[in-house]
Amino acid sequence: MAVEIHQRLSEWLGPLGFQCAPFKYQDDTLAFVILSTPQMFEKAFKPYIADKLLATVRDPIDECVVHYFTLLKKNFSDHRIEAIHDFEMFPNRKPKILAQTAAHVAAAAYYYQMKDVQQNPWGEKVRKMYGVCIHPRYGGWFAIRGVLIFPDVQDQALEQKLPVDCVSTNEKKIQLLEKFNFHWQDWTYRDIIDVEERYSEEQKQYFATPPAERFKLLGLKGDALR
Ligand code: B12
Repeated sequence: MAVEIHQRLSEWLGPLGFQCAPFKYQDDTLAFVILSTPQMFEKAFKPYIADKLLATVRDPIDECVVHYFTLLKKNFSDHRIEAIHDFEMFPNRKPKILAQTAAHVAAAAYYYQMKDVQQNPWGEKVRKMYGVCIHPRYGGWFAIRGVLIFPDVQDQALEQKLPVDCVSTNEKKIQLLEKFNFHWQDWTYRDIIDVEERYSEEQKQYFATPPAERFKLLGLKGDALR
């Protein structure tokens, strides 16, 4: 069952620049983590935004993913699907999903955390370094957009795979966490390994623009609404 749904989902999401990978949610409940690859901007976001005259939304990318998840659910109406997005929070501001843990468990991208580094080189002065996922093909040039849960599908046979430990040396892992925590704006953590594809110049410019000005960049009048 998981194999068949995985294939159908991939066929639907792939042409839009998304990737999916299965994992078990609770007990044997089938779920998928959904990643956006560098192609999502061209293949899903730009066509989506081209239809919009006014942005009524907080974040156009988030709204775009909501749009495609809604379409996907209609297309898979033979199943009940619960979607949880990366940006959804509980009232206490804790995230509804641990997107990076999901990506790791589904073997879509390795989640590098402080505990992956031998002999904490930062000592007492650094209490918590945020962890970061690295994709074997796209390095840091991707995002985790959410999970899709299939509550009516139980699959005992689904086996957990290990993600590729592509940042293989301790030294590189230290570098990665330092770049992600202290220099994330310069994008270099994304290139910690050789990658197949990066964000286009246009996409980089979009993400480098402060959110309030992105509407203007897209030719939208969203800021007039807020
Ligand atoms: C809140 C948040 C922030 C906050 C706080 C960061 C943080 N990590 O807490 C702030 C605003 C600072 C932030 C900043 C950024 N963020 Co942010 N953020 C999030 C968000 C919404 C939730 C993260 C969170 O609170 N996690 C809760 C903590 C407690 O989880 P945790 O540390 O992983 O701990 C758990 C694991 O350790 C697990 N666990 C325990 N043992 C083990 C063992 C194994 C093997 C595994 C797998 C797990 C595991 O249990 C713990 C919980 O009990 C996520 C999206 C999401 N829904 O997950 C994005 C996310 C982490 N952010 C992301 C990014 C890219 C950024 C920024 C670069 C900005 C940007 N958007 O471009 C910056 C960079 C960080 C920095 N230097 O400041 C990406 C990371 C992508 C990646 N490749 O990993 C995410 C996943 C969003 C996305 N859509 O892709 N972020």
